[in-house]
Amino acid sequence: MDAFYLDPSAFPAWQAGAAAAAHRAERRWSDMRAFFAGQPADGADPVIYEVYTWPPQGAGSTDLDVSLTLLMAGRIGDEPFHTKGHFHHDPDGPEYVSVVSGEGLLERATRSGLVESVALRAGVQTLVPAGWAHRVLNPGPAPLAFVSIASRHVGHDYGGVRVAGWVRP
Ligand code: PAN
Ligand code: ZN
Repeated sequence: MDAFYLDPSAFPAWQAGAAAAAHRAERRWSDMRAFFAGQPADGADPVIYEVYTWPPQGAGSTDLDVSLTLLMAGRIGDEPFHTKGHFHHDPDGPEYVSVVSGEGLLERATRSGLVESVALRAGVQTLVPAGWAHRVLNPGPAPLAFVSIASRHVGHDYGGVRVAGWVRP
């Protein structure tokens, strides 16, 4: 992977430049209805977050995923925009998180339903321990950008987060 610089003050330029080389995915409300209790008041379908992943999928046999999530500011009803949240299929696969810009909350949960929160702001480095589900919420007024690093093989289990009430049954 080439070196890249994330300039938190210049996201539009950054998105157009460095991010163009990454694999980009976006999540709109319609992609994750079951993860919100309500729906947008005006029938809109906002982009909730974007995920840029390096190296581009298929670029090699690496087992490392480096991704940057750009979680927009906004609410559905009184629920702040958040990621879906997931367990890793591999119970031995932890994840490193580094906050680039903005403020928010990392929630992590065990399969027995214990939920903990970590306050996020630019510069915070934290870990999701192996075996814990994780999601990020942005109750603030600005986009929240964070880098996460995990082994690619760990896989994402989105259904399991029912134990924490993050997705409707
Ligand atoms: C992150 C997440 C990313 C989007 O890269 O995949 O923030 O969140 P969801 O996958 O829950 O929609 C990560 O945790 N990777 O393992
Ligand atoms: Zn993860």
